Amino acid sequence: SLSRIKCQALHAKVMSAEQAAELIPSGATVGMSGFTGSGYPKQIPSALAKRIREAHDNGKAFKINVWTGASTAPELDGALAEADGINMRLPYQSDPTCRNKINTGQMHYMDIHLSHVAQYAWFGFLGKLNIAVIEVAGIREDGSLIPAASVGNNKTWIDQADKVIIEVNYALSEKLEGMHDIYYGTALPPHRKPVLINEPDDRIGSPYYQCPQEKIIGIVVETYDRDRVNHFSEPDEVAKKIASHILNFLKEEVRKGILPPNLLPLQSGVGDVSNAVISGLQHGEFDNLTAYTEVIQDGMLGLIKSGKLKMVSATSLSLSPDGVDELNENIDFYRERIILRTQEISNHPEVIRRLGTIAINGMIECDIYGNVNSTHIMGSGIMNGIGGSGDFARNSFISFFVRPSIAKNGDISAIVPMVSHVDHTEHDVQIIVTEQGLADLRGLSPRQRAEKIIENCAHPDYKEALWDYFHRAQQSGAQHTPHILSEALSWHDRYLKTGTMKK
Ligand code: 0RQ
Repeated sequence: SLSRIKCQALHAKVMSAEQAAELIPSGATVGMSGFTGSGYPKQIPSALAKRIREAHDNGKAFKINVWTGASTAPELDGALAEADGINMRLPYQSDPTCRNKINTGQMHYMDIHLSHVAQYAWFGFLGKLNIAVIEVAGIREDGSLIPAASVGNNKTWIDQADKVIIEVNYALSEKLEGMHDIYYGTALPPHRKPVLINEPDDRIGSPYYQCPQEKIIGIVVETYDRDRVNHFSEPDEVAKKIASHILNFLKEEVRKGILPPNLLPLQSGVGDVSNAVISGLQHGEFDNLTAYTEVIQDGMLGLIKSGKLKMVSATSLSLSPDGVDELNENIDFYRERIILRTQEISNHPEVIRRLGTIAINGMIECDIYGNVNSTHIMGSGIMNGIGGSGDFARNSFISFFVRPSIAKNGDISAIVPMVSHVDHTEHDVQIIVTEQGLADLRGLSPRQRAEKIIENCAHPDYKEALWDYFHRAQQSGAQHTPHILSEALSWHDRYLKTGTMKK
């Protein structure tokens, strides 16, 4: 059906996913929609993967470069990686097949701050974008496009690409229309203007993407596929403990007058711990909350419904099937309380700093001096990517990094002498939280930070070894940040050789 393509002139461009995939040549750089498993094209990437496999079977090289908003789904990253169809991928992925291809050197991956992606494209740092492939909820009479469940970099991809292919997804509620705020004030230095968001609910753009009709080379319709299933699990005991440390800390900051009684706009990363904090807020004492974040998970919907959260600004809805049903059934209610923006605005350092967000992000490990690794396993294997954690960690009012104190059944300590990879340096890290407790590092020197982190956050199985390292490092003649270089990464080395960090 063409019911969602209200612009008659565009009907002639409707085609099958296979025909659309034919329009993407080997070597092309393709900007696809998609952010945390939502709003990605669902049919064209698989059709393209099939085409790539056929080319490979005939002995022909065929790879493309894939740029997105953030992570997508098996139908996009999984299918293209499986077909060995990706040369360069940026800026964030979480797909197991993709991860494997990256870590075995079969695919390049450039992991950058999510707020940087659009501007790097505009600056010309990344090379030419040839084709945009964008999922939308519909096309209006004037040819403007109604965004889907995520915005990400779509506006930039549509502007920057020579050609645009659209996937119209009929599974999306048509009533998403009006929820989005697409900022068209982008200018390049030295002509940039302030981004005029003074409150999380300020609107500064248009609800639609603008795209010259002559740029559109194909439209694929009747995609009834839903977004990737984003599992929502009830928080476990460890996540609940971490959440309660954070909630108690926030209460105390309010009591001291450092935070207002309704806190400041919340940012929360994806995952169980973030969800546990959000659920904790539902039963807590804070009212009139707001959020300025990247991703809206089920927990946020619940918080809006309970009346505790007045509104949330983000770039993506990443919901479970139940969450999608809840949203669609009460879409008029949620549309008044949710704004989806382009990711350079949802993650804009200027706005984050002005609003003074409270950031909560996951980590893989941190060291005794407060350097945080969010991306690499044992110093070399990529997990996902830095995502927006750096945008928020450096610029927020208060920023937390969270994770359980151990991993892999206790064979790994998340608190180590020296991190095996650094994403957030000691200068950007304020508060570390594990189920053991919380270390508030604000105003502390490296040696003071080490004492707090080891005492409050380390697991009992590793505490003594960390104290031992720290004491010996201080006696070894080391200086401002005491380390024994020959030993600093020995915990990781031991894990790789013996399967445990324990001696
Ligand atoms: O691996 O599944 O093979 O066992 O790493 O760990 O504990 O499930 O953690 O899902 O909360 O993710 C940092 C990756 C945490 C995430 C990270 C192993 C562990 C497991 C995952 P297995 P968990 P989570 C907004 C903000 C960066 C982006 C970001 C992330 C796997 O939070 O990607 O913050 N953050 N974005 O076993 C070795 C350790 C380990 C370890 C865990 N110390 N050593 N392996 N693992 N700790 C969203 C966006 O930006 C889009």
